This record gives sequence, C-alpha cells and structure tokens, in this order.
Amino acid sequence: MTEARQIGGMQAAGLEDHRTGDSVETLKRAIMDNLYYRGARIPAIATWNDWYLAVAYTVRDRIMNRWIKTVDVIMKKDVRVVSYLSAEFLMGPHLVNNMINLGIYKEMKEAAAQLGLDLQALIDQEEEPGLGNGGLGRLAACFMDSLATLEIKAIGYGVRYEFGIFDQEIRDGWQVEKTDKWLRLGNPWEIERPEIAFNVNLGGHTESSHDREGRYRVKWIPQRVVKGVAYDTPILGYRVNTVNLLRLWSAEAVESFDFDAFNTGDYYGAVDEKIVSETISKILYPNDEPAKGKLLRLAQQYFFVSCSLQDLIRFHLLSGNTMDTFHEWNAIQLNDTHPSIAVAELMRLLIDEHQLDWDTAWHVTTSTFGYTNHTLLPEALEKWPLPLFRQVLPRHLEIIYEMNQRFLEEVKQRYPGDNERLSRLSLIDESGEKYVRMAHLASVGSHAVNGVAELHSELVKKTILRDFYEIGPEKFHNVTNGVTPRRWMVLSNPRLTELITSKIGDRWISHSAENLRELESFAEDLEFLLRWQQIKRENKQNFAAILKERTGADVDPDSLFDIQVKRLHEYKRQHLNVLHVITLYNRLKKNPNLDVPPRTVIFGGKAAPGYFMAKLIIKLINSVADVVNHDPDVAGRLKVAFFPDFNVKNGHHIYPAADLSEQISTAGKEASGTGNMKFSMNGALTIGTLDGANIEIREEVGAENFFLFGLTAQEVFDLKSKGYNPWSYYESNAELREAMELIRSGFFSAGDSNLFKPFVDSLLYHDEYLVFADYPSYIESQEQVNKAYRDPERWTRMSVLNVARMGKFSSDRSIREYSEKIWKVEPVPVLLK
Ligand code: NBG
Repeated sequence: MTEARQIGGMQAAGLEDHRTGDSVETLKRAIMDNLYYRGARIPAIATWNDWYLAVAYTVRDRIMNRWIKTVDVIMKKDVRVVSYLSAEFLMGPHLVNNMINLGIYKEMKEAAAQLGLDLQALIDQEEEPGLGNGGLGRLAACFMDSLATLEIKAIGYGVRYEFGIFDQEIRDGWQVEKTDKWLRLGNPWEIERPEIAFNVNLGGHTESSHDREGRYRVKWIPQRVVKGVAYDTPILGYRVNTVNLLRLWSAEAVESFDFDAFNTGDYYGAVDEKIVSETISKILYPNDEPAKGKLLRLAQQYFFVSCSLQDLIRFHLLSGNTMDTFHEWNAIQLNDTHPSIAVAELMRLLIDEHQLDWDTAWHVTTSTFGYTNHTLLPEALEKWPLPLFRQVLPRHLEIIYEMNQRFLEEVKQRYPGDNERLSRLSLIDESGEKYVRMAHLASVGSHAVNGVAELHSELVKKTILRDFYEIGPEKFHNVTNGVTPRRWMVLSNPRLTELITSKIGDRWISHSAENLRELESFAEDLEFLLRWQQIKRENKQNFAAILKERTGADVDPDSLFDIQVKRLHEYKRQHLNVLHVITLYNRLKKNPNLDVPPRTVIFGGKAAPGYFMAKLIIKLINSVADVVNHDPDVAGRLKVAFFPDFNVKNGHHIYPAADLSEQISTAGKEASGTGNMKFSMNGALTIGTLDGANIEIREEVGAENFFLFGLTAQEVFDLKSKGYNPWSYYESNAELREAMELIRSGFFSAGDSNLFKPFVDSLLYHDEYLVFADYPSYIESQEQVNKAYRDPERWTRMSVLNVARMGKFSSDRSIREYSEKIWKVEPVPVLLK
C-alpha cells in the first residue's frame, strides 16, 4: 500500500469508510451500495451499464477527499495555478486510468470477481469522451495526467461538446460518419455545477462615452447572450493526492422560459432561442479543414474562453486580490490558436469590466499568457474574415485595432520606413480580403511562444513567426511533446509493465526520464529477450482477436505487424505506405520465393468529413486490402487491414501489438507527432523521416535502432523552390510506375478506372507532399526492416533498447519544462490530514 493511500484510508476527514476504504470487502460493499442507492437497481435486473456505473461511482468516491483537499491547498496557500485552455481534450476512458492512479486495480478486480463480474467487461463498457480530433486533444489529456502527477495545481478549460468526434464505420470500403452520442448512458465522472455559470455576449454593437472622471468608456450592447455552465471532472495524479480539475463549459439559454418573448406570448420564439443558444457547444469541429467562414466556430471559441476567464477572475477576486495582480497567480497556456481570442477578451474584461488602464491591462495580459503552436500547415492557421469577426465580436475587434496600432508603432520606431515588415507583422491581413490573424494575436499577447519539437520550433522561428522572432527572440522556446506512461504503458501494456517492473522496480512509471534506462542492462540477457518476445506475441494475438471481431479479417500474429494509425491526411502519407504494399505485392507475384518475412500492414484513422482526398485514400486502402487478401498467390505472405474507428480506447490495444511504427510524413510537416512515441515505448521499431519528434526519438534510441529514409526538411524546401516535378521521379522508377498503373487501371476497383483518378492525378501532376520523391528510399528502408526482422534476437534487442531509451518522451518531462521555462510554477504536495 502506498503512503498516500494509507493516509487516504485513515484520515478520510469524517467520511464513511465505505467511501474511502480499499480492501476487497469494502469495495464489494461500496459497489452494491452504489448500485442500490445511486442506480436504484438490484443485481437481479442490473445491466452491464448499471454495474459499470456502480463501479465507476465506487472509484470516483475514492477520489473525492483528495479533490476536496486539493482545492483546500489552493485556497489556503499562495499557489500559482496553471490554466490550460484547449478546444480539445481527448481524455479516453477514465475508469481504468483512475483505478491505476489510485492503486486499487487489483483489489477492484478481485471485488468484481467475487460479485461475479468481469472487470475487463465493465472497463470496456465505458464510452470514451471523444472531445478532440487527434494529437492536439490527446496531448492536452496527457498533460492533464502529468500536471496532476507532478502535483502542479492546474485547471483544464474546454468545451463540453454534446457530440464529440464522430464514430467511424467502414461501408464498402468508404468512411461513414456516425454521430457520437457519448452522453447517452450517463457520465459518472462529471459533476454539473449549475451555480458556476457565466453569461457570454455575442454580436451587437458598441457605444462609447466618458464617465464622471472623464475616462473613455465603451459599452458592448450584444445582440445575444448565452450562458455557459460548468461541468467538472476530477483528474487524479498517479499515486499522489493531487486532483486537478477539468472544467468544460456547456451552453444554455440565459433563462429558458422567462424571456420577454415568452411574456409577450411568443412561446415558440422563446424555445427557438434556447435551441440556438445550445448549438454553441453542440459539436466538435475538425481541426484540419479550413475554418474560414465558420461563424459558429468562432462563437464557440469565444464562448469557452470567456467563461474560463470570468471563472478565473471570480476566483482571483474571491481570494481577496485585485485585478492588477492577476498574472502573479495565473499562468494561462493557449493550446494552439483556438483559444487565442483570450488575449483580447482578458483585455476587455480588465478594461471595460474592471476599469484597469490600458498599460496595466496589457502588462497583466502578456504576463499571463503563453502560446503553443502545433502546426505550420497554412490551412490550419486560423484567420477570421474581418466582417465575420466584427459580426460576432465587435468590441474585440476595436481592442485588436488598438493593440495593433500600439504594436506597429513600436515596430516603426525600430524599423523606420520598413512598411513591408509592418504589413507582415500586422494583426490584420490586408493583402486582399481582410482577416484577423489569430497566431499573430496569440504571439503579441503572450510572453512565451513555443513549438512542440526541436525541428518544429526552429521552423516556427524561420517561417510563420519569423518577424516576431526577430523583434523578440527571447520569447521563443521549444518544449518537445510527451505522452503519459501511465496510460500508454501501464494501462495499455500490463504484461510489459510487469516485466519491466520485475527487473528495475516501478519508479520508472513516474520517473521515466530518470529510470527507464536501467532496462538497457538486460538487452543482452537471452532469457529476458525471450520473455520480451513472448509478450509481444501475446499482445499481437490479443489485437488480432479484436481485429477479427471488428472486421472479420484473419491475421497471423507471427507475421510482422506494420501499423500506421493517425488522422488521415496527405502530409502523413498513408498513400506512400499503400504504394509500398502494392510494390511488395508485385514483387511477391513475380517472385513467389522472395525471401521476406510475412507482413500484416494495418491502417487506422479518421478523415475530416469534408476532406475528399483523405476519404478516397481510405477507400484505396480498403480496395487494395480486398485484392491482396483474396489473392492466393500472396496468402500467408502479405495481408492488409483497415481498423475502423481509431480512438483512444482502441489505441490501448494497437500500440502494444506493433512491430513496426510508420512515421512517414513529409519532413517539415508533422509538428511533433505523439503516436510515434506511444509505439516506440511499447517496443515497436520506427520507420520514419527526419520530421517532428522522430528526429529526437532517433537521437535517443540510436540511429542503429531506427529505420530512416527520405528527404530532410531543408531538402524538401530546396526541391520545392527549384520546382518539383513528380513526373521525372515517376518515369525513372519502374516499380513506382507499375504500382501507380495498377491503381490507375482499375485493378483495385473492379475495372473502374475513374474511381481513383483524382488520387492518381494529384500525385502525377502535383504531389504536394513529395510521395514520389521519397518512394525509392522508403522502399529501400523497408528492405532493411525485412532484413532486421529476419533475425529475431537482433530485432528484440532493438525493441528493448527503444523502450529503455524513450524516457525523455514522458509528458512528465514536457510538463517540467513548461513549469520551469514558461509558467514558473512548482509542485505543491497535498496531504490528506
Ligand atoms: C498536431 C500536430 C502533431 C502534434 C500535435 C500535438 C494540430 C493542429 N497539430 O504533430 O499535427 O503532435 O499537434 O502537438 O492538431
């Protein structure tokens, strides 16, 4: 038993023991109690979901006293709190994670068994809150885990979307989107706080006047007001007492039924208003489609930002402070530009609502915010058309104009006559149709700007924020991403966790960067290598069974599992992977005796609903799978599968089952990647380009334990600027031509040569992401993979060294860096007395 839990059990501050105790007997009693009193159910008629809820409440009860103590610590001590503002939190299922962090997994399993329940089945019953698109949202979730584990007091602020990321089904090889009704069966992890609610203005106009002291005052007369209501989810750290808060806002009508409209008899109008208000938090938007023109998305961003800032201000004032010290107690991180309207909103609140003068307000604002950039792709760099912006946020536009004027005035002093520079730096893009540039707003309004991997941070400084870097280089940082080893190793890969722990103890779980390397000394231990191999085999078998159940596909756990799971996007180049599959297929057809290990190539990932080419690539993968898997000539040699509905929950089974991790983006395009880390931590070897965090992973694990290929970011840039011609690559490579020709001719589409024409043309005539240029070296690198896999001992040793050397990529390390470089916060332990 850990010390924390002992204290937890003994000092439950007057609470009933059956709410805090963790013996098997007590847990059994608590589950039955929750079934009866919270679920109004008896075992005879309880469904799986009833039992799931009873177990979930039992676990949640054990978090409560820690949660209350954490709030106590914040109230009593002078603690600087981190707020992580993010439009996405891809938390994944809570139940099993909370059991692990509490340290009651084994006891719970036993308690469930004694009640005749299979704990795993209950764990599987949980519908994950899919409140994010991919890496960015999942990073926010890993950061929440690490913040709590490091005992840094923090709040995650976001949106409680009614519909999160869609569920993906595959029909006839195409992606079909299904609405995600994650709240359908109830959500035991959240607590609604109807009394923590804030009004948010939208639209309308402003009126200016002078107050009695002669000061200039602006009043915003909104067209509409919506209310944001808080829903709180506790985020428990690993084996500590700190429980941080995830506070998500849900939109409601201000007062549903006593509107003027209703009073004057317009009952339907009043109800309509309620519906319009609720749409604000209705749905999660994709982050990889151009956002242009989406009025509702801007309203949504403003909505959650305004609620969050009002909440922080309320708390700040409640503690007896004045607004000019807000930044001393608050560090707010902007997770990409989605919440960057916060810069203008904090200025508005400080000036219009709390009567600070401009300069003080500006000092407070810029000392509060830090901004993390997550992409250089032009389509994801948010900019709002000026008329749309004015329509939703008229007061903020005025504030941004004022900010811009003052900012550009300073630039003018430094660079007299350099008008080009002024227009490049301006918060308003005036090169054609006018736009508000959100990345500029975030950069001007923050004291720190960072990228998410070394290469990416360098590119941020050299490209999109170059001018900002020149005027304030000290603002710029790098914080390489990380992922939590609790979810992505302990929870996902219990067998490997046990083996590692049996050799080096369990400190690595919370101190990966310091301890995981101790595993290196076992890389020559044959017995250990054998056990390692066995575990991989068991994980593959486990995943193969799930794949079979979901898709009907039979795959051989003794084949090389070659896996690419991530959002579908052309820059991630799932199609390069497909070209390798076709090439291998052609080689096997021509030479049945070809000496290559059997391979199973598995894909998974969602495409943005409006992204035609990404969806066509899914269809292509499934079409190729159809042909390859039914061709007796390659049976037992090559298989292809598309795993539907890739999400956090499915990820738990996928990463531990991989032999080979595909990280094959065009160099310079993947800001960091985090899937690359999850694979490698679970013993997969990486085939990858020098992109994002791949570079640092390769540095850590050693070049000899990594399959590298492709152009560097600099070479990509040079090739593009001298004029890239995909045709010349196509013509000079017979195998590439052959593979493309099969797709073009309709070989994979029952003779239909139209189906993949847009795909073929886009590669032949544009190939924006240099698939053809990297094809030869990718194929050659895959040959190296085959060679290495042929030698199981060598492969396993490489696998062990990958895991042993991945400690750097724990999100604990990332959070420490943010805490030191950017937030200036320190751990504050919570004691349960
Ligand atoms: C994504 C990048 C990934 C990165 C995650 C987390 C966006 C806008 N960006 O490379 O594409 O790992 O952010 O930083 O989703």
